[in-house]
Amino acid sequence: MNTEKISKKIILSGIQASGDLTIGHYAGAMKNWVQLQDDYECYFMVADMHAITTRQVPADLRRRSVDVVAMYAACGINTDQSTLFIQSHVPEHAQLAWVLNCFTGFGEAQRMTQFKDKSQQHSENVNVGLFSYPVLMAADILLYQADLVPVGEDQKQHIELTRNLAERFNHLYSPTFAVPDPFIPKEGARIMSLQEPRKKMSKSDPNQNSCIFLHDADAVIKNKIKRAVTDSGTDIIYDTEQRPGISNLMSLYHVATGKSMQEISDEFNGRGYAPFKEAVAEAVAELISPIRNRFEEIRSNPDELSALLKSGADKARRQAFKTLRKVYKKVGFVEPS
Ligand code: ATP
Ligand code: LTN
Repeated sequence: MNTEKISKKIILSGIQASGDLTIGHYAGAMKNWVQLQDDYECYFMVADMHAITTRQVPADLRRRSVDVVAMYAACGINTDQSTLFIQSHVPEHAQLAWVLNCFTGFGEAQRMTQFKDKSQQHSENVNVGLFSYPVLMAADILLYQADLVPVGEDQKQHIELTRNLAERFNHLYSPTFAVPDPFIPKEGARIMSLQEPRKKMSKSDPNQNSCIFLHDADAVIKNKIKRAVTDSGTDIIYDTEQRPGISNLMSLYHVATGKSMQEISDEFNGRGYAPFKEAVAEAVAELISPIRNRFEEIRSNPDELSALLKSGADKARRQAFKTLRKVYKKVGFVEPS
């Protein structure tokens, strides 16, 4: 009998603790994590170090970092199986990021569209951390030798940079890092603002009606969906160019029910917007209600959460240290005696 343990491929992903989580995060990230978690060895982190690239209120960041972990569990991440941790608990992230900074071209970092967008949004605080944000993200991924990184579509360019850095380092020295693939769902990868459907639904949007939060009460969810901006006409056909508003509602319905765009169109086209909005509101509330309840339950048990975070950080550090040690050796750092 072959008793050799077949090791699973590795996943790493994370979300910034810069605001409360929305259904966009669920669609672009957590939903897929839950689907993949049994087939991979998974590391899910809270990117608190990334969060301070924009100004944070310290008490809010502290609370939210734990909220995000509780939300991972509430969305169905199996905490006995996957490793959940907070990025700043594992100092190797900052250490590897420094080394990778020295292998990243200035022009390469300057081309990142998220950097361009965020430096416009936060023109009063365009800091060097924001510039090297994707390099820290590459460190997050490469430390764990991740094979797959499930993220929303907006992160594709960062994964591409991560792949380039891994290949560059492997080529300059010797194979050190796994070269990761992105995992981006085809439908629902980009949930748009309910008020401006050509813009991504973003937790930092000052208009609260544009976002459905994973802690929103049923009545709030239904109200926000009823008030969502739709397009002129009455067709319920998926077309993000011509009908961004209705296409976004179709994406939400897809996320909540699993139905394809074609099935949704067959079911609702020709019946007008009102019954469709009603159905979307019901389905989304039905999706979020159990998540919200589990979140409250998990959050009310702080001792269990901190034990989970401690064991998560311990496990993550063991893996991260192995990779960092190799990197330090290869670049020529003297091993401490
Ligand atoms: P911000 O909204 O504050 O600019 P963000 O929410 O986009 O930031 P993160 O919190 O780091 O940034 O996002 C975490 C993950 O959730 C990423 O994989 C991202 O692609 C995904 N995500 C976030 N918002 C959406 C959305 N509206 N649609 C699909 N995926 C999303
Ligand atoms: N930048 C990411 C969040 C993030 C991340 C990661 C995602 C930080 N580190 C590592 C995947 C893997 C974002 O989604 N905005």
